[in-house]
Amino acid sequence: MKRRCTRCRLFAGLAFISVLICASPSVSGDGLDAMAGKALFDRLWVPAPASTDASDGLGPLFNARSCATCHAGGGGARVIVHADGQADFLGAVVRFGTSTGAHDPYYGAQLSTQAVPGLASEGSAQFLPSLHMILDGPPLDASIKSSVRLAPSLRGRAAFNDVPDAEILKRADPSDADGDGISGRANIVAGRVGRYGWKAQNPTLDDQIAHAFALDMGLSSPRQPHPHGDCTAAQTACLAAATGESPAFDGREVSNQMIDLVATYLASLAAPARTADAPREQLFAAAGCASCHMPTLNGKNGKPVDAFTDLLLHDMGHQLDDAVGEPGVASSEWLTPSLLDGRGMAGVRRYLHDGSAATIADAIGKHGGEAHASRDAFRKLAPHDRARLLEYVKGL
Ligand code: HEC
Ligand code: HEC
Ligand SMILES: [Ca+2]
Ligand SMILES: [Ca+2]
Repeated sequence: MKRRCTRCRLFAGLAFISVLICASPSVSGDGLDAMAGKALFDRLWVPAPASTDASDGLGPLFNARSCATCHAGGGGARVIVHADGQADFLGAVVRFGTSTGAHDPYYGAQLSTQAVPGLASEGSAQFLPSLHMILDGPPLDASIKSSVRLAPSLRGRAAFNDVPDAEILKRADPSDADGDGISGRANIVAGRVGRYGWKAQNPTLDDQIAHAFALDMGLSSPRQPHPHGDCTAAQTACLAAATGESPAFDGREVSNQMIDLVATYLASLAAPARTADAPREQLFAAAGCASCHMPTLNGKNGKPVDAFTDLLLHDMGHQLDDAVGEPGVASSEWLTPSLLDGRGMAGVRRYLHDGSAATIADAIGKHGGEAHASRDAFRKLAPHDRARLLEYVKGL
């Protein structure tokens, strides 16, 4: 009962949602929390100060007003083509960095394409056919390169939080001791195995959610205590803008409880249902795909979870090396993305971290480095087997 009251307080000021959440006798426990989490995920945040303390603090610089803008329905980045032929790439962002992960001294970690009223954004970006940026400020530092990153689908991803570090580490083979050409390395962040983000930067789901609130929306939380989000010291007008921090939310713009509710919502986005298909699964394994895109991992209490990733970093060769690294992660290294996607999402899907592949076959074609033997095995398949393999991946 006590939890329910705090939950209601969270939504004070958002009449519709508070009625919905606080007066649903038929839903209880995790179900209620997931509903509250979804409301937070879909919520359009507003700049501070606003009459609703519970949803202000957006920005000053940001990329979107809600999680759902980039992850519609809990899915990933999509290209939406409008009637006039203009295309929007929802869920794509531009990261700035050096090969060792230092950020731009002016623009920070990410091109912030929106700003609160009265403040200029950092510029705009067009992603297709290739990245074209217009910066509303000084040029990038000479050491800085740009890396396009797509929002992954969030379906089935929450379960990765409970995969024990040891389960991931037992497959790591950093020096390729077994000689199969695949090494696989864990990114250790603050003593834990990183598993969220294209560079495995975030070890837990809560860290990833707090990071998204901070970097993509300019919202602080106890894990990311920066109310000005991605403003740098050089962006003085940004640093002078109002923040929405409040004692009611752990002294931040987003409280730990709100992060937990969003995590509960993400846990409710189950992996798409899968029917066993032994011949296609064998094809997937025979082409070497399953060496990295491991179909299942042992999750909480050893319970198998659908994965299609090993949660390890792999060197993918020069075609996928965009010269932007993270501390401890080379620019050519990427975390194996889960292939679980969920069909039937609106818009057009693109593939790879930067969306440079229009089809699954294009994405496989760009697999180099540790994945080159698997790419070649795919190319050597008889045409009908190749088609069956592609269908299998598309159906995940
Ligand atoms: C501006 C677009 C954008 C917004 C808004 C956004 N995301 Fe994301 N999300 C991304 C991108 C891009 C990535 C990949 C980031 C990376 O690898 O560095 C990502 C990654 C993630 C991941 C990790 C998925 C994985 O399998 O590694 C989670 C979880 C996530 N976002 C949740 C959220 C939540 C919750 C919110 C709202 C608080 C949110 N995102 C808001 C674009 C966005
Ligand atoms: C050595 C490990 C490895 C092997 C083997 C491998 N992959 Fe990948 N795969 C990756 C990594 C890492 C990425 C992300 C690369 C990037 O985005 O730059 C990726 C990306 C993908 C993507 C795009 C996913 C997305 O969300 O955009 C698809 C589809 C894919 N792989 C399918 C396959 C198939 C099918 C095979 C077998 C023919 C295969 N992969 C073999 C590691 C591997
Ligand atoms: Ca920025
Ligand atoms: Ca803020």
